[in-house]
Amino acid sequence: MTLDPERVAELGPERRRALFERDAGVEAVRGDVRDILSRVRAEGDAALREFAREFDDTDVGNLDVTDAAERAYDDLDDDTRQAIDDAVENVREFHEAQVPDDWREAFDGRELGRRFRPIERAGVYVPGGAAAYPSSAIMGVVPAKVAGVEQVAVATPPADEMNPVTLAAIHAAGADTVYAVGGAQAVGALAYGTETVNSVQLVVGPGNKWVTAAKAEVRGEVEIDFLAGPSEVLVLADDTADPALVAADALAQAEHDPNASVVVVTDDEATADAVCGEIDARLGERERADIIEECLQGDASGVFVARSQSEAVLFAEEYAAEHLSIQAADDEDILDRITNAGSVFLGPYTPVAAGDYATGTNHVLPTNGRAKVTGGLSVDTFLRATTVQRLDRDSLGDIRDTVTTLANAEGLEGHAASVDARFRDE
Ligand code: HSO
Ligand code: ZN
Repeated sequence: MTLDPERVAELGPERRRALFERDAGVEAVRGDVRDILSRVRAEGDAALREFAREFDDTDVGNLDVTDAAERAYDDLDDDTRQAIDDAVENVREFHEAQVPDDWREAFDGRELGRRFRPIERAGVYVPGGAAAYPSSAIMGVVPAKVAGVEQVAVATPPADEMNPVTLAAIHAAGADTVYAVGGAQAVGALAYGTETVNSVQLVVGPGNKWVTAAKAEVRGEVEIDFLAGPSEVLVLADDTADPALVAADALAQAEHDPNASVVVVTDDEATADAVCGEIDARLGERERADIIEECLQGDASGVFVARSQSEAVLFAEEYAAEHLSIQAADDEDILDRITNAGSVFLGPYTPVAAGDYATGTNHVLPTNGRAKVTGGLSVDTFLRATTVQRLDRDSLGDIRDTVTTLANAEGLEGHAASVDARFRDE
């Protein structure tokens, strides 16, 4: 494979659309997913078992595999168990730091505040099959437990031999219940409940396009985090970046999925050439070279030369990356000018892969440009903020006219009367 840099200024409308309007391809499967969901709603466990035979090629015994997850953890080799424990610990610490305190403050005598309480039941989807990520179990379950969610259920695809590392990670992260259910039917089971699966109030976690389409369908009936598509990275590099490290990050990201998006943008032509050269030279060393090559040659990937750092920053803003890696001398300055990114990785010693597993930040992040409107999974995802207020006679008196005037303007004289009643002795 040979990769050639392209000039940002010369990108045609089609290329720009492929880069900046990435989509998860869910629309095409919405109809099929609706059929699956209505079967789950009508037939419950029986539908889950039949879909397991059809899609996962397995006869599920017990749909509840909570005990199997605990056994998988106990039986795991020491090194892997230790790595899972360490990752859980780092993710827990960072998420504990996010737990907001309830507060009350006086605003001109009006005592106002917010209190934060967890939802009761959350469902976390953990992919299995081709892209089985034990780390994603940690990222979904830990924030929910840290937020104080009492019942955290995980759904993960069934198999004759379920991935023991995924099961172990689900257990280590603190899931209360684990179900062997995958795909769109898992989202349906969590949303509607079946004989075995308890319904939840919120479904989170990444998945393939069927899972994502199912989340789009059940949204409204339950809450969801966001609709996640294939993983993506944008590396913003200047002439001080080490091309070998930029290339290593690009190759790492591309091994996720042929449909992943890998973008490098730099204001230095020599850096762009060197990164392309490194990618070409190192590709053959990677086990998943086929996937990487398909990804890097895809419409949503490429190495781009900007005329200035400002143009590179604008490009990054428009792309709104799930992962933004800044490998440049004035990385903090660049960060100041960035608003659209799921998670930012600063400097040469902060590879995206470190955040995928072990820095402690969450790797369930908005893709497809959704970073323009939302952040990734966090403790907040599982909390509700309730506002509180207390007034006394004086502070109610201060806003009395404001309330009664607006209430009368809305034709709601009773609202005004309820305020005036507090002053009936005047
Ligand atoms: N980069 C993926 C997370 C992941 N990487 C899991 C490796 N395993 C989405 O943030
Ligand atoms: Zn990754």
